[in-house]
Amino acid sequence: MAAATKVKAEEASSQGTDADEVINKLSLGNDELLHIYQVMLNVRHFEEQCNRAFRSDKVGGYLHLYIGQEAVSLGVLDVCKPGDQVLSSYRDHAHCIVLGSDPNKVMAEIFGKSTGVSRGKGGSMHLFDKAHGFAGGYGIVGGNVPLSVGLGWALKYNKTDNICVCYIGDGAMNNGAFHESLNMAALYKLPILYVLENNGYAMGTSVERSHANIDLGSRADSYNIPHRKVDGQDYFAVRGAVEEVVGEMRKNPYPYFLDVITYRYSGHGAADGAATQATYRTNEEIERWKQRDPLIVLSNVLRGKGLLDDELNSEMDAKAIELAKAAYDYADHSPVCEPSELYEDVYAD
Ligand SMILES: Cc1ncc(C[n+]2csc(CCOP(=O)(O)OP(=O)(O)O)c2C)c(N)n1
Ligand SMILES: [Mg+2]
Repeated sequence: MAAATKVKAEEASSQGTDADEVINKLSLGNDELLHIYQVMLNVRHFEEQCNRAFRSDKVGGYLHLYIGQEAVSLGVLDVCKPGDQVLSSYRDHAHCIVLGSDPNKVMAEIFGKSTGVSRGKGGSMHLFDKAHGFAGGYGIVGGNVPLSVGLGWALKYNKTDNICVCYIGDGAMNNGAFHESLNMAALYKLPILYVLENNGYAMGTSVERSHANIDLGSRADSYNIPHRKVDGQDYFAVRGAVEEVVGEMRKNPYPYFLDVITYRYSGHGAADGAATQATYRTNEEIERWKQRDPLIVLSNVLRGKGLLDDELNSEMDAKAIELAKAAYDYADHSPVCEPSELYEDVYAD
């Protein structure tokens, strides 16, 4: 039964969407399409650079890589506008960068330097950038979900048409605070888009081993919150779904739940070693998902439209590598916090 459902989830993910329909509906121009691909490449290479930094002892503590899930951050956050508030978990680098944070400052935070987005006091799991609407990454699984209720409440109370986007992992759904929060979000009709990054595992524990009801989106029914399943490897599937629901949420505040089927190629954290050494999933499974790498899925659409060829692809790839290396150098040459800064940023002024 568990295996059968897993195949179903992968099938859902491989159906893809009609990219042209989304492109035409949103009138996405050629430059915009190439820009989306460039940002996705930037995020991928940023993460690979983080991994190298971690392995050469430049980064202390934890590091959770986002490689494989890029379309989930871009497909949702490209729909956000100024004033929207975004919450992530500890796997938060991509969300911060896609929202517009300076990659140099994000990398500096990961290195624990005072030039970082959280002034070196947060690290990889606690990026924060108020100016770009990033209300933080959170190390406690599900710890961001109650905060979404507060932010959603504030946005509605202040009569804005902004929304709160709250990213969660499948593991977070078994946390009690998740259920209390969704109940309140629906009861108070708050404009919160819950984005489940359903990558099939919480550390080494599969969804099948930890959820009594493995149709995770359907759990939103308990709180009368509408939901749908989306192919998280396909930028256009995610973007199309989000565009459809967010317009209504801005006019008539109410929560929505997206069950986004995706996959992480690396281990849970950088310290877990290479994905191929993991004992809880097979190399075949990882390879199968790599066939639907979000970069491949997106670049195939661009190639099909004649926008991308091998030469341009190499140029764009090189640009992303350069950006990631520049971020590394900036972080590496930045100073650590002075002891005198220790008591700053503890309380609000
Ligand atoms: C409340 C709490 N319990 C346990 C942990 C340890 N922990 C860290 S990550 C993780 C798995 C979470 O998985 P998921 O929500 O699916 O997110 P993913 O890593 O797949 O992005 C656990 C159990 C924690 N950080 N917080
Ligand atoms: Mg997970």
